[in-house]
Amino acid sequence: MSVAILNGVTVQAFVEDEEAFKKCINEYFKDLDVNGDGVLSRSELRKGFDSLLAVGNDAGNTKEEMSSLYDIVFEKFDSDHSGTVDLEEFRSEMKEIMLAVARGIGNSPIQVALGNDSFLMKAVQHEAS
Ligand SMILES: [Ca+2]
Ligand SMILES: [Ca+2]
Repeated sequence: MSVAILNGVTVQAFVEDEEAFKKCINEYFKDLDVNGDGVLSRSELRKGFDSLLAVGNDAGNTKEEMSSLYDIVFEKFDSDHSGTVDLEEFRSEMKEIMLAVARGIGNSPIQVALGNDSFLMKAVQHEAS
């Protein structure tokens, strides 16, 4: 974990840099697709999700709560309801999520602890490069 300072513009600029964003998404997708079949199953998405958004599991949520949360997340990603998430679905949903995060952060810089591979950390590195 590293502490970084970012604001909504940092995140938004990263998402809107099509090439950088695409590259990053492709890498994540490959990491998450453990069996390499080119799509994400429910459990693959779930396994990757904590590290992806650097969401800790220490908020006191029960297993059941987390489970239904992941179901909701999966349904949201799987926009054609095929039961798997392909790269295109993954990318467009991640874009939505990151833009929502950017709006949530707004223009005031916040200090956050980020996993070194987390998506927001990529945004910070993107801004610094
Ligand atoms: Ca897979
Ligand atoms: Ca699908």
